[in-house]
Amino acid sequence: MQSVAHLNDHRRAGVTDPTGTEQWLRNAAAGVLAGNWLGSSTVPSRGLYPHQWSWDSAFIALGLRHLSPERARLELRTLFEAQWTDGRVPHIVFNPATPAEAYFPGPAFWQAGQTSGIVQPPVHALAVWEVHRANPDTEFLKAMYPKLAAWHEYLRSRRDFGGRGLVSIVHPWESGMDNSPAWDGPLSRVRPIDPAEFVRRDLEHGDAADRPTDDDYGRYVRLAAGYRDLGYDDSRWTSFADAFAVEDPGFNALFASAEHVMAEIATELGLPGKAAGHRAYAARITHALVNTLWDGEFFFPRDALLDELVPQFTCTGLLPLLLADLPVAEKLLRTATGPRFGLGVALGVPSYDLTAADFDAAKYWRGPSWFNVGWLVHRGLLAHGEQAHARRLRSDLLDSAWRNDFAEYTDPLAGAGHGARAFSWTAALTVDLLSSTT
Ligand code: 2M8
Repeated sequence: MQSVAHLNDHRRAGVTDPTGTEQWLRNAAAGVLAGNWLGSSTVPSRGLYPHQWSWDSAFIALGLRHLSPERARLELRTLFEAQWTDGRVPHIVFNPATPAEAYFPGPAFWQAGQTSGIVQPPVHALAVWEVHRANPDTEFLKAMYPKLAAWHEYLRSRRDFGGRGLVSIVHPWESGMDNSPAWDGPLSRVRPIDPAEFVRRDLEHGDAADRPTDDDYGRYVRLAAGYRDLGYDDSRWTSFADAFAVEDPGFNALFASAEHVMAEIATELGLPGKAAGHRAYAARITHALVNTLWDGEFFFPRDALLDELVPQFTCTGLLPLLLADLPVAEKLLRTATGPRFGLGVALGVPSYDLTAADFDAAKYWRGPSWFNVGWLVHRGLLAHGEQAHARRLRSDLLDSAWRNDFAEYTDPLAGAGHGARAFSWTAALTVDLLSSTT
């Protein structure tokens, strides 16, 4: 595997030719993905996350399509082989060859065979479609379409606890933005399990100051164990004493965007009736997002159990920018470019309000910039014709990948890397950005 240290040597040697530099970066990113490849899927990181993660795999496939469409298809097929009969796509597919003590909570905790029982944001339709567009394979598209449809149907039919046409997440891990300050309020009603009752494996790989606290973990474990003990039965969830149910704007924006993509897939497969249905679903989610989560300035999560908004400015509220037909895009862009997210000034897209008293530039989802969020916002900027901002963000992201050895997350003010290095989605989305121009 090519080390990114080579890139830094290259940089120190003063090589400025942009084409050559980008080729180096692409090779290094390909090296990271090769190093994290297990044979039929990719781990997010060899040490910290030694299994297959759901939304990571979608982002990874988006990069792999430029390197090896065959591997991109296999990545997605492997994930969907673990799809449950109720349609859910589990957030982790465990690698049986990985020692049990390598990650907590592992298969013994979840008691769901080789998977976890919760989900992650639905970025998969986008990945399937983009992989197909890069290297058309109608058999692949035909095989994936019903699986994607069942996944979306699970979300639509089992997770609309609020009855507003929006999906609720039942665990902060489902958002993909684990310890975001937006979950603090709803999580405060969940009684933490004593940290003496479980062993955190993440701290063996990361700096504790950059990771969630023991108190956070105690609550995560309580929620996951509670959901497991209900047999992962969503219809019983809201009666659980420690329940967590939140309508997350990012998750729902990705869902609406995925339904637009499903319309494209259905059209390609010659299913115009289905395509119209997907477009109607997308419109319904977008309408519900604006009607219930938009407060005039920003999209906030809604605590579905208390029926109230959680007024924290976190990056999840920027993801509705992905929707080209978003009626409030101009105002949302104003917030994005304002002091809270500093788009165009900060490095990447901060995960939390730069002006908040508890903003933390190094701590996981409580301030740092994440590459996948930057990539999604970049796409959103392009959807709204914001070429200059998109160009600047793209160049920030690539520079950060280069400087920080494809770090898991980075300081949006100083630019320093944090968390794991040689992180798969950072590498994959680097390849994607390098393959596209704004
Ligand atoms: C992080 O989440 C996992 C739990 O799912 C963890 O902290 O152990 C998040 O950043 C999530 O978005 C990501 O999918 C996962 C693997 O990269 O790590």
